[in-house]
Amino acid sequence: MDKVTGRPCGRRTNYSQRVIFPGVGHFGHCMQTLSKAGYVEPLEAFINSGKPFMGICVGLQALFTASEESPSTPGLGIIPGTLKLFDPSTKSVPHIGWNSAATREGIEGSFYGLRPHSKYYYVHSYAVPVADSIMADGWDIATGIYGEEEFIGAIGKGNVFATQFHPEKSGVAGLRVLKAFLDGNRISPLPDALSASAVENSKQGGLTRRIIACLDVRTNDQGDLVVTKGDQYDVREKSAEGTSQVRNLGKPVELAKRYFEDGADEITFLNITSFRNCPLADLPMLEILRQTSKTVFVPLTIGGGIKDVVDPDGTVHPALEVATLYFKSGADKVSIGTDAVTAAEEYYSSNKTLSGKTAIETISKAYGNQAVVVSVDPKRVYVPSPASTAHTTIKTAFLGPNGEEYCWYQCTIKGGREGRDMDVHQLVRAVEAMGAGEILLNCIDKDGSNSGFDLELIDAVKGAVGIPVIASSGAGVPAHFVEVFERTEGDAALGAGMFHRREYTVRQVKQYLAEKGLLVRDAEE
Ligand code: 1PR
Repeated sequence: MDKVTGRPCGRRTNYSQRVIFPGVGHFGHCMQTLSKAGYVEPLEAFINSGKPFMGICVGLQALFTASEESPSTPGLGIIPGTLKLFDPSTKSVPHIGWNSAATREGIEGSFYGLRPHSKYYYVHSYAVPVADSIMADGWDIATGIYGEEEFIGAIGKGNVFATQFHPEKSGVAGLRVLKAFLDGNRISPLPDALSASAVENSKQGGLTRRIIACLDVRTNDQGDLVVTKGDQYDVREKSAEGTSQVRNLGKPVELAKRYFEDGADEITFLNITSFRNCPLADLPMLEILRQTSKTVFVPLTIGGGIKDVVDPDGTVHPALEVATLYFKSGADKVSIGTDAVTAAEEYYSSNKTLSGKTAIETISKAYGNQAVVVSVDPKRVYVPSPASTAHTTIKTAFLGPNGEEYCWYQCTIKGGREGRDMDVHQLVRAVEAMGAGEILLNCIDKDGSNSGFDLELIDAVKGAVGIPVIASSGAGVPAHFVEVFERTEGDAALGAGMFHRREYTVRQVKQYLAEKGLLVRDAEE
């Protein structure tokens, strides 16, 4: 595409000095869209012109011959090889988080700014396995390791360079890669001195433990948009006089910047009162995303009100349109709460038929399932025995008020205000079938308690789905994060109150994880 006009290059190819070709979503959808819009030939012409070309994520994938994701749709075929689905029987798929791009033999120095100890943000289900044939064809590669699979994280030859990870979302390490490409710096010297932890990191490949900072946002009683935090979802602070005010813990954009600088691997914003109808013209989080994107270079998730919305004049805007606005304003993922429960109810009442019309389905079809998180707000319901409910129960080590040994997790909507006749197992299985790419697993009982995550709940949900699960609610000290990673299969862990109240920083949590031998990403400066 011509960077100046935004039109296919065609005969204007010569005017573009460099092309960056980013992509998200489905391989087949991407190739078909390129083909229909007449971009394939100009892209090929540009690459053949010898000018610098960089592909990102699906922009890398499109350079290959084919992908298992869409076997009947050919890629551009610039690089020989086929993308394969990560093996979901051994790990969560999609592969989401920070991993290496370590250069393979034959490259002396830093390849397009890549450093052996740095971590980069990946989000994809299909990858190119490392193959000698690719290197034999003259391609230099840098790789990551996910579980037992080694895959191509970055690749280059001549004027072509491409990354499977998102450099624009990979903090300082990613910005360095973009700069190297823009400066035409194919190989540069590595810094002489690397810190001890950087050297340690460079020896360990693989996905790092992902720490997410979450900002619950709403308007306070003075009309300002503030970060708040509840205790079991109650965000009002009671005063001695009997009045109650929305707890104000800071400004969303400022706090997000602080957490980014502190090493948070992702930032999540939840607009916690948007279960009320929110006309399209009045989406307060759009500006927050735009401002945050200027200073924060890690993935941003936005939740709250991702559903069909109705304007005061009766115009209905489908959830996909709402999500698109958020993506265009800087969000990488949207998180769906209430609407996911309603959709799951419809899914079961129609005998597990997919309508194709739900927010989850339409957004994941357009943007890929990695862009759709489902936020679950469950609550424990204690029962004396599994036989006393039709819902899936767990045997719990934490007995109920009457000594009950079993409980099930009831799904709620509207920020926990309304319980539904659906358990968490039913919900997560339904949303996975609809195309959700990740579960944000809150827990109303634990929220704001500082008493640690509900490990039983995390185990139960991990056992029910193959997509990544983010543990949320209850973090109070760094050891709680270690517990999640050592005692459950949780893929990421989220904290809110302890960071907002400055009891611990994200950096301290990561340092503690590293001391316990867990691989984390260093925040590079
Ligand atoms: O239903 O699609 O509009 O989305 C609304 C979103 O807002 C949902 O993701 C829902 O979880 C969230 N939400 C609604 N009400 C509240 C509330 O607190 N009153 N917050 C709320 C959910 C839970 C976590 C929190 C963790 C960690 N907050 O995000 O950050 O529990 O807290 P902690 O570490 O301090 O314990 P829709």
